[in-house]
Amino acid sequence: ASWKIADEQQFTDIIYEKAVGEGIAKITINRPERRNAFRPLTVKEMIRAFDDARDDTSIGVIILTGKGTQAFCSGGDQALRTKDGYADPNDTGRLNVLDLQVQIRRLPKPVIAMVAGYAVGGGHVLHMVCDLTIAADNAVFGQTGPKVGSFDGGYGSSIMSRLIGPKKAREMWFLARFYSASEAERMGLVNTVVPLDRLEQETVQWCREILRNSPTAIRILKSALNAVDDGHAGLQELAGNATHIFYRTEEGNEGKTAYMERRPPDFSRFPRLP
Ligand code: 2NE
Repeated sequence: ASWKIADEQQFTDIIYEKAVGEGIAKITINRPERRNAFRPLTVKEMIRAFDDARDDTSIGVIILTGKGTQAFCSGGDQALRTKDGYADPNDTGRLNVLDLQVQIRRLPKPVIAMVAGYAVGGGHVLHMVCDLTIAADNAVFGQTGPKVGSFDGGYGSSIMSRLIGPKKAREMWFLARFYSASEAERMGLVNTVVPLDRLEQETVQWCREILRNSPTAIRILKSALNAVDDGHAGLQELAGNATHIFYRTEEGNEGKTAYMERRPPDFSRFPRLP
């Protein structure tokens, strides 16, 4: 793919690119000297880039990755950890990565984590909330929370349990061990493992295969696959897709037109399908 920087917003902590003529956006956490740990600003920038990719109707798939080959993301920047979360200088601490997790989960386009090196702590949770994970053979996965006095009892626990099963999820959280890419593949944590030098090529290939398929089918399937686990919010997302489609039908339009024309709606011509 031929990438073009989409940096009208002048990001500092991420690189935001789009593949020319391909329908793929790529968001790269750009703090390699910290193993791509995120600070609140990093997360704010990711949220803005994901928003842009969502709104851009030419984009069908989004890749999330980390700069360099040593880390996808090492979680929250511990140097900026405060009593109330993580704080940029002169700012109130927060856990805004939780907002980002929800955003990825509800975004109606597939998000693919492209993982080289460490995906640990909050960085591990980020790859788990993505729809697919393509790992390089040097990838390392794990939770560190219990070692550094933290935990993610939200998606970080519930999705993990769904992905690898309740026993393995307890092992991963309670022992806080690291797992190799091939172990992660066996556990069902990742979709495939490829040699490091083929990581992007393989990820782009997966994107292209998705992009050949119906965008509406993909959109609804994503919300359907999340619906049960996401409860009311999951149902809202799935049902929102139904409304979205209904608005494009004659039947849906008759209601609006009648209202605008100050007349009673006439739904009699629409069949009551079995
Ligand atoms: C990632 C890992 C295993 C890499 O080890 P290694 O040996 O390859 O690198 P090294 O030397 O540890 O790290 C390189 C530099 O990056 C910094 C290090 O301090 C070091 O800095 P210098 O000594 O060169 O100055 N660095 C790496 N990760 C960092 C981090 N997360 N925050 C700040 N600086 C970091 C190894 O570095 C590691 O274990 N990192 C810590 C992983 C971790 O515990 N993350 C936080 C989990 S909690 C969390 O993310 C969270 C949550 O639980 C709930 C809500 C939100 C977030």
